[in-house]
Amino acid sequence: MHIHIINPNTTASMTQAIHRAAEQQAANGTRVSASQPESGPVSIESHFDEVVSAVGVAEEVLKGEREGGIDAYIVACFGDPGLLSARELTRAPVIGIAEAAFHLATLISTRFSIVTTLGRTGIIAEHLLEQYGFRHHCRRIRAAEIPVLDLEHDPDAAFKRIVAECCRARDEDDIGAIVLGCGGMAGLTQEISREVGIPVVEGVSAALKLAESLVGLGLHTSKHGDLDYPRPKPFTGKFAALSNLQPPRQ
Ligand code: 5HY
Repeated sequence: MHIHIINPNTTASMTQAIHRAAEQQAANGTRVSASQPESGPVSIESHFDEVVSAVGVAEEVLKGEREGGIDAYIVACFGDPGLLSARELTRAPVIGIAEAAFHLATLISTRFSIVTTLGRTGIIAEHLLEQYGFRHHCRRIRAAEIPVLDLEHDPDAAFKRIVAECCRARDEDDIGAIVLGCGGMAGLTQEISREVGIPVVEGVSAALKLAESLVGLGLHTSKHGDLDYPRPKPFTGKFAALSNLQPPRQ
């Protein structure tokens, strides 16, 4: 099977790190590819960044549909930007890393805390917990207070801050597991889990395994109801290329 990962921010080096982490977890027979939008924010740390990046996610899915052969997509940003609109554009499963991590964390613990990058994005995770029905499973949303790109620019300091916040969560929050709240943390899971001593769930690997399961079960995004293809219509200005989208011929 072929799973395509979309990093919604436009930092190619982070896409490569996410791609490497996913390939380490992929089952035999799973091909993993990855891309990021040409246009959009270099990192996603606000509502504004999220909404702009959602268009890029949709355009990457449309590219994948034109090229064909993709069995599932992963949206590799913890805000799951553009997840539902991406699902409208394909029959393939589209998995958001936050939703995937929440699901897996509830299978191994009754309560978890989230450790994300900047505190100001905590509300985005809170909205997702509510939307996905996991609000009562999450004890606290914490932040290491690091800009997303510091995961690349200053990895040692970022790692230390993430581990310190995870340890505080372990000791103070009465939880059984931690959810890492950033796609850029994908390669750190094992090290963090060793340092913290409790299960750490990271969204890229969670989404990859859920995608493999859905494809293996032959489950597709439903086209009955609200996730059906968008009604073709003209788009104006810079979005004119999105006019009159036609669903792929089955
Ligand atoms: C992410 N931002 O996973 C989010 C992290 C966050 O550029 N990739 C980003 O704080 O929401």
